[in-house]
Amino acid sequence: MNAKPAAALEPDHEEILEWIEAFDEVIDQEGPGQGTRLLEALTRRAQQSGVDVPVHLNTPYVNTIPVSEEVPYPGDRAMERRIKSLIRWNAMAMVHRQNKKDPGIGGHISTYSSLATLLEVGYNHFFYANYGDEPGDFVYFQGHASPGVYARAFLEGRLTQEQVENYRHELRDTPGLSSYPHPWLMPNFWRFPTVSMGLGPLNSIYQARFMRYLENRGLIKPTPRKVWAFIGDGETDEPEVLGSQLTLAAREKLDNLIFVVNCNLQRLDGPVRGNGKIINELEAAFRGTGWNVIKVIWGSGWDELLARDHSGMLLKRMEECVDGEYQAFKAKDGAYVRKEFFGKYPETAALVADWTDDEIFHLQRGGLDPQKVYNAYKRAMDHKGGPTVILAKTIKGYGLGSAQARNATHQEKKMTDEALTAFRSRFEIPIPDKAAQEGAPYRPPEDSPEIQYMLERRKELGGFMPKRDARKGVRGFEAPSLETFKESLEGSKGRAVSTTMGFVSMLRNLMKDPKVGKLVVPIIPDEARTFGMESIIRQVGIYASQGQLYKPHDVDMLLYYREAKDGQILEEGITEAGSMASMTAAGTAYSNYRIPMIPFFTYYSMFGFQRVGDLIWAFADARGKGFLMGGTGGRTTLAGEGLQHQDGHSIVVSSTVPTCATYDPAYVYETAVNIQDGIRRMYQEGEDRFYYIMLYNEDYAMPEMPAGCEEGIIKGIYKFKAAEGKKATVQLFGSGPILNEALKAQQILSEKYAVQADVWSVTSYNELRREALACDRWNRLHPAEKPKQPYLLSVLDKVDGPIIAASDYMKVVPDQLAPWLGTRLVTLGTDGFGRSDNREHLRRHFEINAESIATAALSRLARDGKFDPKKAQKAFADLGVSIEKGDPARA
Ligand SMILES: Cc1ncc(C[n+]2csc(CCOP(=O)(O)OP(=O)(O)O)c2C)c(N)n1
Ligand SMILES: [Mg+2]
Repeated sequence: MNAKPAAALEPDHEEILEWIEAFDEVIDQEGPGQGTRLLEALTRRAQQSGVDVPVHLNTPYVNTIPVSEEVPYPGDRAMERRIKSLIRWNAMAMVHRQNKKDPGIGGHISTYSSLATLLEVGYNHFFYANYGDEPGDFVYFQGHASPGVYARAFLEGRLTQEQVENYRHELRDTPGLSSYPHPWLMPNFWRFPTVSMGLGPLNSIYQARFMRYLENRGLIKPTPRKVWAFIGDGETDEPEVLGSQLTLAAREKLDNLIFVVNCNLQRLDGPVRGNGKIINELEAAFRGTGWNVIKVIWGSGWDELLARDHSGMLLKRMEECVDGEYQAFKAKDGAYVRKEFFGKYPETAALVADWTDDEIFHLQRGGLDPQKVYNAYKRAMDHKGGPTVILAKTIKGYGLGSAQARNATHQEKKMTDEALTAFRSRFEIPIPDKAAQEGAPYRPPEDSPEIQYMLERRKELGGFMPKRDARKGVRGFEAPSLETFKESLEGSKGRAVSTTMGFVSMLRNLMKDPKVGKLVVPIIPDEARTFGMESIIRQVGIYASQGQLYKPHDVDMLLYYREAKDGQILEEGITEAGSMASMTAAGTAYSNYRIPMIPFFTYYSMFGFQRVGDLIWAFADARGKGFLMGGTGGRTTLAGEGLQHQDGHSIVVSSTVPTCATYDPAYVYETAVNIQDGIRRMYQEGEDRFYYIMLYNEDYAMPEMPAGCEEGIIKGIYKFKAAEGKKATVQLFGSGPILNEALKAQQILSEKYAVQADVWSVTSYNELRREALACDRWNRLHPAEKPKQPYLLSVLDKVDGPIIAASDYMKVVPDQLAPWLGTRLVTLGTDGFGRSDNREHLRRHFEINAESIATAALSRLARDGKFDPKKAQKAFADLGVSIEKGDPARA
């Protein structure tokens, strides 16, 4: 017990003293359990009597695990220390050497130096690479610590010296190591991209939850697998870390989740909480949300001091110091610590009176003491019923001589010759001065005890880590045929429906498919009703790990709110970020669990790419697969909701993600073709891509799929309705519901102005542009060969006249084709802020209604000398297209 004599704590209050002594007696005689019961009873009593009971979320600023409860370290401490030194050297040297050779190439040495013990204890004793046939533990590494992860893999013989020497030189003959954890760049190595701070912790929580989902649905065997997330203390400032998902982890009782916060007290610029204590702040936040919190603050050297702290003044001093002071204690020296820390009170000064300054300075922090770290991990492993966070106090830049714990240490990339040789000597790396000064990599011989110990430990734990399964496609996976979506291809037989409704029935059918049905993961952030998905809730149920504990009030209705332990839907509540994290867990399950889960994350398109764009970027890096379904799409199709809801730009942003295929279908059969082809390409062929497909809520009759348009739908364009009779002199491009406006414009032009137009459905400007760019590149690189023709131009071969392209998105979307269509292209779109009004008014305002399309065509024909300019001008008045109103782009 760390408790101090009561007299030290409450010297002036006799009554309180008596109570404390009585309490101490209870604990002595009946144990801590009885202490808890007593306190609980007293608290209840106090509350019933109207006494204000203070809430204390902090425990004393000492280790959570008392020395008396520690178990001995199971490994060879000396050997592990030696290995850790080798890794420290190689990690530091990797960054130093590269920056000497290539100034400005970057990298970090101070993050890993603080994290080494926390990772090494895991590597040697906890991180399992597999559980039989099942994959092992998942580790989310602090991105800036990757040199340490590489250094270990180098010592293990998994990375060659050449690879290490090409750290951050990825474009060399022997590709080197990527800066940070990027599965896109090192697909056999990294699983989880973490370096955009905050995303790793968020994704790890939903990973742990998704693991339970797979278990509860019987898709994977339950294992003791853990998700470990290593997090910077500065990183916890990101809202993704301490946001609502902390409560989710506790609510879902995720005892397969362990957070390790590397509390080195510093971030990039300086202290994380110089004037406070980050560990206390995090302890309160995590305890408040129901996590099991384990503080690892002090190394073993302090145990004896605390035991001798009969006055309680050492604990008092520990509690009153702020992090800025703790940082200084490690940036300075033992004499400073003696004076400023111990010297404050005679009682504390006396504790170390016969110690040397060196001994004082070497009092270690808990997160750097394997004994303390091991015990914390073990307790986290044994904890049942909820997630654990380990708050480990460490030292940023540990061992980097004069850079240790300095404010500037994060940016330290190079070391002086003296610092290098000193580091070499301190960590006993057997290389001469010159090699040390060059930052030479050092690996002891294969048969050395160090390498053998490392290999033996990893063998014991099932193999190396990190490791990612990069096999393409999933063996035996067969995509459902287009037949599966027959209903969607046949049209709505005159009934007015929306593409959203069409998609929902497609999803319903897909989930009934005997082969892939169970793999579908519908993900919804509290919008199921918006999208008419009630029938799906009834059909497959909402995932609820504890089952449905209440009788829903609507149980008598056909489409009641059904929750079930094996429910298939992930109804995330109002969190697009959390939903995207679920999407990430599901969309990478094909590799992480070798189960080709097919997520459909359906959401308000306005709150997607612009809100959680960074998560989507990381999803792409992780080679995520699946479907983002952009519901309530279109700045004029989502009526009434106004400026913050009406999306006219998400497909501009989606075009920036290299593996994202964006589609803007007008009709349900187009959506069906995209989904079928997408499942085939992603899961059967193993292509690294995912889909963003717009969904709209406007009801209209869905035509039957015209014969032979599949290729065009997939590539991005096909002729939907040719001009009747004469050859067209103008081409109208439409996408989404605006295709209907183009069709109306075709009619207006023909009937009122005798101008014939062809109408094209453009399902993807993005895909057309990408294909055309690839052709251009090939042509540029092969000037002596017959040029290739972009698909776009091949379909437009032999069609005449200007092209009026209109969509419910910004003009820049069709403008993507300008390099190939040149001045033929006239774009109409929804640049500007939305408004609350109905579709008719919105489309008139943004100048994308049928009349605006028709007048744009006439205007352009007039400029080309193909139509009487006066008649074209008059058409604006005749068709009610204002030429006086302001530009919607600036309105
Ligand atoms: C979203 C995001 N913002 C900013 C950065 C830049 N950045 C890289 S490391 C760092 C400081 C990290 O501090 P901390 O989380 O405490 O980790 P430590 O290196 O101290 O272990 C910052 C701001 C980033 N990587 N991601
Ligand atoms: Mg930090």
